[in-house]
Amino acid sequence: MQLTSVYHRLKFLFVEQTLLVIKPDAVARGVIGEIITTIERAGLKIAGLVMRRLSRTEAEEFYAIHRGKEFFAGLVEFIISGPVVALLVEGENARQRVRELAGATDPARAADGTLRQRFGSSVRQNAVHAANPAEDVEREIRFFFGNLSQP
Ligand code: RTP
Ligand code: MG
Repeated sequence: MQLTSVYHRLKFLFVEQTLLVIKPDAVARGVIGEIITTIERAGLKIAGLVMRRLSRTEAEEFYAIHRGKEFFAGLVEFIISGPVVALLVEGENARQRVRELAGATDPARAADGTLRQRFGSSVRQNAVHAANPAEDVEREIRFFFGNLSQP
């Protein structure tokens, strides 16, 4: 196996990776490109990309941490209402930086220039999901990209 190939298989050990999901509202709005551009302009790299529509079972698994909350059912309905685009993002301090780029959960309270302020329309339809470093980021990455970092 070539050294570069070994590097690509192991780099997730050295380079911080995180997950950003472009939610169905933003996909429908036609801002996939603008969101990707924003991430790249911030100096972060897109290391993987997948577009798909989640089943209800998958959505409930992805959002398992919110099971039992009053917004859970509505969140699941929304996330399966159309295709999502999952981005594997990498770079220094990627987890915190992508959360900052996403902005506060409620677009009305999100700072100027953040993705949710620019493209979100309500607390539920808030354009993007950014993996939370306080939760299980690796699990979320595996959910969309399997065990190995891509490509
Ligand atoms: P995310 O996980 O999507 O990056 O968002 P977050 O950490 O800022 O927010 P979180 O508390 O984890 O909530 C997950 C998603 O659930 C929807 N939500 N709806 N009161 C509500 O109706 C409500 N609260 C949360 C949002 O779509 C939020 O992003
Ligand atoms: Mg969250």
